[in-house]
Amino acid sequence: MTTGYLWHPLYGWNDTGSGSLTPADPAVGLQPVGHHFAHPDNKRRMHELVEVSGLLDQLHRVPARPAKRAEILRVHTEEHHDRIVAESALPKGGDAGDGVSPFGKGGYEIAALAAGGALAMVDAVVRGEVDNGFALVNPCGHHAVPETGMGFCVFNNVAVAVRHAQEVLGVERIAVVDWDVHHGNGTQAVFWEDPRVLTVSMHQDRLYPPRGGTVGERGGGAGLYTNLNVPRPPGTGDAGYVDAMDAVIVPALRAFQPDLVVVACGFDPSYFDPLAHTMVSAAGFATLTERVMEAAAELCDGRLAMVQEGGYSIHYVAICGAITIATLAGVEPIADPYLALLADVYGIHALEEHQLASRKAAEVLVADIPGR
Ligand code: 3YP
Ligand code: ZN
Repeated sequence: MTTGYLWHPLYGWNDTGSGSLTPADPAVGLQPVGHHFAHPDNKRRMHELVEVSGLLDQLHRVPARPAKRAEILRVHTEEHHDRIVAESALPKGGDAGDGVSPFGKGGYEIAALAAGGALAMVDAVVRGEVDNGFALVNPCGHHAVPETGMGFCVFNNVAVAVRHAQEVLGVERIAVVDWDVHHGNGTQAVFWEDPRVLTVSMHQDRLYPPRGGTVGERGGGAGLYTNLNVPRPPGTGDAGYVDAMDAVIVPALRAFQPDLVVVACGFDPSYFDPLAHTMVSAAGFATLTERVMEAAAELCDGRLAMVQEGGYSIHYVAICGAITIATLAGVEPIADPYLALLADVYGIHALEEHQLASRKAAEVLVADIPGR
């Protein structure tokens, strides 16, 4: 098996400033902390672990390239694209659109490289240059809607990659499985009326954006029933995430019959994440990866591209990522150094009644998903 892997040093240069979430401001008591939540070290450390652990030697390096203006405009408005270009040229950079998503001078080039990285990995998988692959891109993309960035996302990397697969590579049916702990509202919006793209988002219920991502959002127009949200209560853990994968997401993929599966892979469902409360361990991510690989093998010759989204634990993102990528490549992963610490923690390993109830609310919707 050949597994593609993509990283570029410029992803580690995305300057998110010295505030923790909003800019440091003495007037409101926001001290500079040196690290914004989305500081790129979370991802840079993951790349370093992939390299130092020797995993990199077992992967096929796919080069990143910037997405072109026209490729970004398949998803985004000219106004949004050109505003990012303009702010990127300012001496201190700008913001993706909501005031909590800063980027430094040259941030456009990095964001375009993130969209292009996702595109390059999907391209390599579809052309058969690799069997599957992981694009460790930064900044993330799944909150970005056509007219603006938000939630640390500038351009919707996965959406740009999916549009490329449709329009350049002729891929007919594409499923996006988003297991970032936040709702993939941007990806949902881009493909809302597209019957050829199934968007599935599993996330902590009403975390961010706080009022969306409910089971009632199911797509519209010709795309009715090709959007599926699987909101999970806080503290869902490995058992609850894997249960929903088996009972809802894999059946949804079987119903839709995609030619390609793209995973929007956040590691912010992790036990140690400072922005969420979902308690998934590295072993949980490995199991989720296995399940999606099995579904892709059954449905579309294993064609699976994983694209990095969020993940904010400086302690755990690298470990979860290295274990996920090893699983994708079918090689022995590194041991999770936190395994013993998490072994008996309540909430991670056993399914709870209230988690089952929320899963069933999504499960009944799978029957409506249209197939070929
Ligand atoms: C954006 C502002 C507060 C929460 C944050 C979420 C970013 C993210 O990881 N999205 O997937
Ligand atoms: Zn997230």
